[in-house]
Amino acid sequence: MWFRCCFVLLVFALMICMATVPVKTAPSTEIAENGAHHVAKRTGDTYNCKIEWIECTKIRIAIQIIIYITSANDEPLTHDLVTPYTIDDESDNTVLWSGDMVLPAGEMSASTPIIDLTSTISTVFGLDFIDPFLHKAIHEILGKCGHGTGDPHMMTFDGRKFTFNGHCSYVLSEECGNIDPSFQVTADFRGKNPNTPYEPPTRMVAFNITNYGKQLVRINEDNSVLIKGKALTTHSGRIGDNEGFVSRSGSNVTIYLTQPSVSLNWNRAIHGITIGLDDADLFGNVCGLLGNADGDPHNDFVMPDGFRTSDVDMFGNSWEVKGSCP
Ligand SMILES: [Ca+2]
Repeated sequence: MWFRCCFVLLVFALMICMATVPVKTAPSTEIAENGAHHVAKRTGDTYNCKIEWIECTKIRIAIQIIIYITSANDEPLTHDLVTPYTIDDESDNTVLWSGDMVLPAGEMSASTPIIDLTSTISTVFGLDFIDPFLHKAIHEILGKCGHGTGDPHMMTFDGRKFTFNGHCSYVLSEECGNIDPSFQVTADFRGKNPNTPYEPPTRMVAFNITNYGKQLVRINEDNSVLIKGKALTTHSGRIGDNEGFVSRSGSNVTIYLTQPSVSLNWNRAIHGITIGLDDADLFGNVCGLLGNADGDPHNDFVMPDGFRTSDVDMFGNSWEVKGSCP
């Protein structure tokens, strides 16, 4: 009798204990699965999410998250696709921003509003979201970004600022140490005064994006875009099967390369370009006017021969594309 009482009490205690243990819920997953329920059954659909660096300084970033569908049959979605996301500070796990990415029915791509965040020098931005097709939680470290605007004021990936008034074509960034690098972005610099295109002050006007020596995308001076030599006639287009994506909106051209993961945002209105390295393998392994992305701004002026200089013009001219000067 005594044993039976103890057993009943033990079971009762266990029931109370289980009832008070907080149940872990995953609301974000449920939202994503609900939103993706129908389209997830289509075959051949994949989903991509990219980060566009609008502005990047040591204490402030403005980014936009772009989502787009790469499906085998090019059919748009039949209903809205919603997936939640958060941006956090990896250094102390605080949530800095959260929202829903919405891809409307009938569209193949969409973007969030521009997200403007402040930070400290130690902040490490991270992005979490649910892949609505595979229902997998995805975590990305937001990469490093470098940019150039105006005539041209440059900032390397590590935050070093300088002004360089070249009038030829120059390597902004490329994978180091490879004759045919996995990616290379070059910019044509021309004079602000069209009558004197080779005199300062100059600014960037056109770009070539290549991988392994082959041209993927060309942005011309009139903002027309060529993808592998063919004119882009719509607001967006894919590069190859899965080599990247180009979208245009007003004076902006945005390009994403998948391998390696590099993003580029060109705003012709301000002659500003921002390049994002979204692949951590590139950190410390890139060269060009935007530096080496190893976290140290002091060692960014490395020339193609591996020597460092403190002379801005010597550094800039060393990255001239051979044969591009008049
Ligand atoms: Ca550096």
